[in-house]
Amino acid sequence: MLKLATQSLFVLSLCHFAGIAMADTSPREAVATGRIEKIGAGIVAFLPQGMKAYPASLTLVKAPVLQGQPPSGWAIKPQFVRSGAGSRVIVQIPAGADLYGTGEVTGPLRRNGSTITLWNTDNFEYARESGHQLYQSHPWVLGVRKDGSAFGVLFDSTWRAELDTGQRIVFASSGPPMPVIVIDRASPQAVLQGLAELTGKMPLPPRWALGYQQSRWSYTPDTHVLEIADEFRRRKIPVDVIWMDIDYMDGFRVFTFSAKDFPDPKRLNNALHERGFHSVWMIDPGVKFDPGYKVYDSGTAHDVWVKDAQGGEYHGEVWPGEVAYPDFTMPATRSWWSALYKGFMAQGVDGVWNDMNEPSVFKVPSMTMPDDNWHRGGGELSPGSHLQYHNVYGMLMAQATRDGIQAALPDRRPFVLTRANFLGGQRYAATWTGDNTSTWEHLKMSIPMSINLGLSGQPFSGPDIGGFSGEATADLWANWIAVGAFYPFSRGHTIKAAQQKEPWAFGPAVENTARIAIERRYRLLPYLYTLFHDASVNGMPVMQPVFFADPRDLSLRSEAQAFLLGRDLLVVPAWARQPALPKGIWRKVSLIEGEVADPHQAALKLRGGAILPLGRVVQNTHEESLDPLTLLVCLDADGEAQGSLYEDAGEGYGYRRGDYRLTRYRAQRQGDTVHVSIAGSDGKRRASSRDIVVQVVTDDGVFTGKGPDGQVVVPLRSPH
Ligand code: NBV
Repeated sequence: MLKLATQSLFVLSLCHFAGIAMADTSPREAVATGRIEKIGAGIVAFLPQGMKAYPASLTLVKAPVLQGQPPSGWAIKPQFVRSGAGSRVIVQIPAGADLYGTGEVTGPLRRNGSTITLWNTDNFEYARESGHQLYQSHPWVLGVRKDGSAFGVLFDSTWRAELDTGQRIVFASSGPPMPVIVIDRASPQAVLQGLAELTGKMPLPPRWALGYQQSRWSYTPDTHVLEIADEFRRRKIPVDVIWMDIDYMDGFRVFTFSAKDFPDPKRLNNALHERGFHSVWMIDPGVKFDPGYKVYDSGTAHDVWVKDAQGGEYHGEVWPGEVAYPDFTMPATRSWWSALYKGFMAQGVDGVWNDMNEPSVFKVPSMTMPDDNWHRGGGELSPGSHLQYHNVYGMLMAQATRDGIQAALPDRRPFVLTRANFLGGQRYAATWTGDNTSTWEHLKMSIPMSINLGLSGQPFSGPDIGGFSGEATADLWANWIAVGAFYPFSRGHTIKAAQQKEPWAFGPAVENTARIAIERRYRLLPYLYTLFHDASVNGMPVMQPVFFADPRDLSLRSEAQAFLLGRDLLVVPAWARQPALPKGIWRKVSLIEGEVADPHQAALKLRGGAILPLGRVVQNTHEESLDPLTLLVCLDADGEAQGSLYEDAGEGYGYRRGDYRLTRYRAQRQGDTVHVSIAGSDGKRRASSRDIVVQVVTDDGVFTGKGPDGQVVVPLRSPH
C-alpha cells in the first residue's frame, strides 16, 4: 500500500520543455474535484477543489451558468492531479473510442496515441519537435465511441501544456488546476455544436474571402502586383484576392508603406478593386524600436509594451531588427492597436494578415519571449507571466485587429488571417497552417490538418497551396491545386527564394488543371457560402471527415485522403489510394467541361438525397453567378432529395436585419419525372425571378430541365 502510494507520488515521465526532453520527477498529488455542474444540454463543467466559481476564460464566449447536478450516470469524469508547479488532468476514455481534434497538428486524422505540445511555435517546415508543436493551441479532444455517440473534453487553460491522447487523455499543464468541460452527446456533430455553444462561432465572412486567393512573399513593387492581377484576368483564371507580404512596408515598420515600391497604396487598391480584386496586407506584432517612428512613439506614450521580468521594456529581434511587442492582454493595448487600423484601412485595404504572432523572436533558442516576461492584463484578466499568456498572444492580437477593422469600416465584414491562435479563435480570424513544404507529404497531411482544425472549432482554414518552402514540381503543384480548390480557405503562397508558383508558372497543362479546379470552386460557391453560413450559425465544420457521413461505420474513422464538404459533397483526390468511402448512394458529378479528361482532378460525389446549388463560372465573386442557378439533384432510394441555398449581399450586415434568403428545395420523383419545388424559405430578401436549371444525376446519366425557380419538372428521358 505504502509502496503504491510512493510510486504514485513520484512518477517518471517525459516532458518537452523549450525543445529539450526532461524527466519530470515532480511529486504528484491527487486534487479532489470540487464543483461538478451542468452548464448546458449534455455539457458538464468540473472544477478542481478550491475553485469557488468558474474563472474568467479566454476560450469561452461567455461565462458559463452553473446549473446544478449533472445528468445521472454521467460517464466521463476527469481527475485532477497537482504535479510540482503544474497540474494534470487525466480522463479515462471508453474502450474503442477514436480521438480527433487537438487543433492544428501534423500526423494522421485519428489522434489516438499522439502527444503534442500546446505552445504556439514558429515552426518553419514543421521541422521543430518533429512537427508536434505548431503555431496554434487547442486544448480540446473530440472522441467518437464505437456506437457513433461522441464526447469532447475542453481543458480551459492557456498555460503551456502537453496533450497526450494514449490509452487515456492526459493534459499536463505548467499552470494551476483548471476547469474542465465535458460534452457528451449523440453524435460528433452534436458535440461540435456544443463546442460552438461554448467557444463561439466564426462570424460570417465576406463572400469574397471564399474565392481563390493568390499570394507570394512578396509581390513587389506595386506595378508587379497589378501585373499578376492582370495575368489572372487575361488567362481567365478566377481569383478574388491578392496578398501583400512584408516587403510593402518601409523597413518592415508595421502600418507604413515603402515610399519606393508602394508609394500610393490607395491607388494600388483602387486599381485592384477596378479589376474585381480585394487586397489583404500583412501586419506583424513586433514594432520596430525606433524612437521617432510614429507607431513606436505612440505605443510608448500609451505604455503598451510587454515587460521583461525586471519590469523593463522587453525587446526581441524580428524582421525590422530590434522590436517591442504590444501586450495584448491589456484592454488599453488592444484599443490602441485597433485604432491604428483607421488610417491603414483608409488606404483601401480589404483584409489583414497577422503573421509571426506566436510571438516569434529571432536568434533565441526558444524562438519566443522568455517565460518570465510580464503581461499586465486588465479587465477580467489577471497580470501574469508569458508562460501563462504565450498561447493566447496571437488570438488577442487577432481580436484587436478584427475590432480595429470593424471600427474603421463599420459596414463591412472584417477579414483577418492569423498564424497563431487558440481554442475559440475562430471568433476573430481564419487560419492558414504556416510554413509547410512543397512535398507530397505536406500535401497529404494538409487534409487531416484542416479537418482536425474544423473538429476543433475553426471552420475556416487551409494550407499554402503548392507548399511554402522549396520548389514544387509541376506534378505536385497540379495535384495540390486540384484538391486545394476545395479547402475552406484556398490560397496559393510561396517563400521568397522559391520559383514562381502562380497557376501558369508550370506550363499550359498545369494551367489548364488549375483553371478547371478553380472554376469548380467558383461553380460551388453558392453551396460553399451556404456551408459558411451554417458554420456561422451552428459551428459545423465546412471541411468534414468522411466518417461524418455515418459515425457508426468504423471503417471510415481513419480516412484522411477523402473528405466531405458539408454533408453532401465528397471530395476524393485523384491520388487517393483505396479511400474508405461511405456506403449508400454517392454519385459522381461533373461541374466543368474538360474535368473528366484531366487526371489530376479530384472526383466529386454527391450524396443520395441531396440537392446542390451551383452558380455559373465567374472570374470573381463580384460578378452575378446565380442566373441561372443550377440545382444538381441526386435522389435517395425513396426518390427524394433536399437542399438549401443561402443568399445575401455578400458583404455588410444587412443579413442580420433580415436581408437574406434561405431557400429550401425539395425534389420528388413522380413516375418518369422529377419535380423540384421550394419547400420553404426564410429571410426578407426578395425572391429572385430567375430561371433555374435542374440536373438530376442518375445511374443512367444526367437528366436536365429548366424553368421558373421552384417549378421545374425534369423528365427522366434522353439523358446527356
Ligand atoms: O512574411 C514572410 C513570411 C510569410 O510569407 C509566411 O507566410 C509566414 O508564415 N513569414 C512567415 C515570415 C518568414 C518565414 C521564413
